[in-house]
Formats: sequence, C-alpha cells, structure tokens
Amino acid sequence: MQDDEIKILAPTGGMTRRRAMVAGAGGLASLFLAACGGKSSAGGGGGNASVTTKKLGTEIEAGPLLMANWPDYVDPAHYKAYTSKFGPKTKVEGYGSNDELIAKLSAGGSNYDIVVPSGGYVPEIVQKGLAHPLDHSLLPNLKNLQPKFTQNAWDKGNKHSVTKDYGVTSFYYRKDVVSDPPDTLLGWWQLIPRLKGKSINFIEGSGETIPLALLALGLDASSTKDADYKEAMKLMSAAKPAITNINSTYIERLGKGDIDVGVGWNGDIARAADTAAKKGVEIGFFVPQDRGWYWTDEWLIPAASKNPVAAHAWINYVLDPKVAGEEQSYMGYNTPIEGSLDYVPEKVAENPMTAIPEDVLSKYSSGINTPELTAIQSKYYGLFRS
Ligand code: N2P
Repeated sequence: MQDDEIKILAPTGGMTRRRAMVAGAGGLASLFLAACGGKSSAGGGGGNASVTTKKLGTEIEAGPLLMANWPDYVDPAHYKAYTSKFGPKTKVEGYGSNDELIAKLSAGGSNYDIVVPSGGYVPEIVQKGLAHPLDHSLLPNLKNLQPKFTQNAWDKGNKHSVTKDYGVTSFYYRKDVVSDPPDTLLGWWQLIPRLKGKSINFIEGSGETIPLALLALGLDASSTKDADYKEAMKLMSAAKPAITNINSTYIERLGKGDIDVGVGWNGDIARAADTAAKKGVEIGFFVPQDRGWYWTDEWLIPAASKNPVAAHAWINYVLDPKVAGEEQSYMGYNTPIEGSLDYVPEKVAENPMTAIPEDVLSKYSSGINTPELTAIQSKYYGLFRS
C-alpha cells in the first residue's frame, strides 16, 4: 500500500445511526499466509508475481461489465444507473457458493470483471494469482468505508477487496410449521430429521453448512481436525434425508411460502419474510445468542478482467452512501458505508433479523480458508452431498 493511499483510508469520523455487526476473523489471515509461504504483513495481499501492479488509466472501457454474483444480490436499478452514468452495460451470472466461484475463476475463460467472494476466501483467490490489485486512485469513495473495514484480517488496506456487505447464516422457519423453535444450533440440527416430509432448503457450499454443524457441537468452526468433522458429519448426515433442496436461490420460493424450514442468510430471510407476511405467512429466523457464523462478502476484480477501469467505476459507485443505502433497502444486508443508513427505511434498518446486537455478534465466528481448511471442508462436504 502506498502512503498516499493510507491517507485516503484514514477514518473520516461521523457516526451512523446503528452499527450492529463487527468484522471477525482475527489473526487467521496470518495462518493462511504462513501456510502459503506469504508474508503476514501483506494481509493476503502478497499476490502473485504475474499480476500487474501498475496504475490503470482513467478511461472506462466499453464493456460490457461482466459480473459473477450470488443470487439476486444487487438492486437491478443500480445496474441501469451505472450504465447511464458510465456507459458499459452490465451482464450478471449467478453462483451459489464460494466453492463454485473459485472453481469458475480457476477454470479461467470467463473473464469476469467483478466477483463477490466472502472475505474468508479472498486470500486463496489472491494467492492463486486470480485477483487484480485495486487502484485506489480510481476509488475516491473508499473514504466512505467504515475504518474497521479497511483493516479486514483477510486483506488489510483493501489491496484486492472491498466489503460489499455482511451478515450471518442460520436456520429459518415458517412459524405455522415450527411452533416451538429450538433455541440452540444443536437443537435445530436435531430437529431437521424429525421434519422429514416438509419442504426443507439448505444453501449450497461447504463453508456455509459445515461451520454451523461444528458450532452446534461447541467445536471450532475452522477446525482442521478430522475427529471434529466426523462429529459434525453425524448431525449433517442425520439431517440429509429430510433436506428436499440444496439451492442458494431460494428468496422467491421462501417469499411465496413454498419453503417450510431451511438454512439461509439473514438479509435474504428478512426480505423473503417481508414478502411472505403480505400473503399471511410468518417466517422466523433463529439468531443464536451464544455462538454463530458471521461473514462478509467482498467486491473483487479478477486478474483476467478485460474492463478493470469500468470495474473500479462500479466499486466506486456502490461505495456512495446513497447507493449503499438503497442497496441495503433492496437486499436486506448491512453495508459498511458511513452515512448509508440515512437512506435506509427504519423498518429495514431496525429489523431484528439483521440488526443483531454487537454483544451477540462478538460471540460469532468467521473463518479464513487456508489450503488445509479448504481441503478438509471439501472432503466432508463431498461426503455430505453424495
Ligand atoms: C445472496 C446472499 C448471499 C450471501 N442473496 C452469501 N454470503
């Protein structure tokens, strides 16, 4: 990071109405880098020698801006606004898990300009040489980022990534189907087998499901011990026959009342619950009080991008407080942008599914996928899916 960039990232002060969630992951970044032979001071930014570090020009390419993103994760009005402001049309492809995204990036050939991995997967993408370094001179709106998000354990100084939003993963349910909801993660895992015959949807991805089972057992969510995974697999295998779908595209189905119970992400559930309520279907979301799973998702420009200046223009655009506030209002997740809450209706900002108090969140875990962790998670997730 250059000295001038440090100045750009200096805290700007000013309080948002509410800051409910915290960035976690502690010192796990250095563990990952040690495993990869990187320097821990690089915070995941050690990068690959083949990646260019030279400054980009300022001319926005013709596009189209090709984005790979999680399902229904950007307000479509902002794609349109971006095109009229900057020129390039946008094209979006979906993926259902970090595993799928990394497989797509590693396979090459797609030339995405923007992707949205979870924070814990950024070091892996950087170390594989798949990330384009960010040119901070093209991101003046980085000044709007809450200071703690300039110090993410997986990418200190935003060398390759900028936090889009953050949330938690847990169980949700139709209140008319589960009238006496469990109050622990373990209780939820134990309930699933008894709900066989109901419509049960889990999201995709090793890093979405396994940590919830490890945490339910009081184990380290980023454990690399085989014995811990064997215990977690007991819960997961017992649940498996009752699970009717494993699909990260579920907001619409849940909003229609077509899913009875599942594992999902809190912003999605908040949004779907709102739609379902209009049809008289009440959806609940379990917010664990003792331990849970927290993540961030990150804007990242792949090394193979053909439109890197246009991609920077996109990131800079969504770092605007008004745009970020409109994004939160649309998709339900808190964003790390100072002043964005001025543009979020109270009802969305104060929703208990997403406005999780800081003292509860401080008990949550998040992880950084070291090669060792990725290997053991994929092994056991493969068994779960087979
Ligand atoms: C997509 C939400 C994705 C969150 N609607 C994944 N961390």
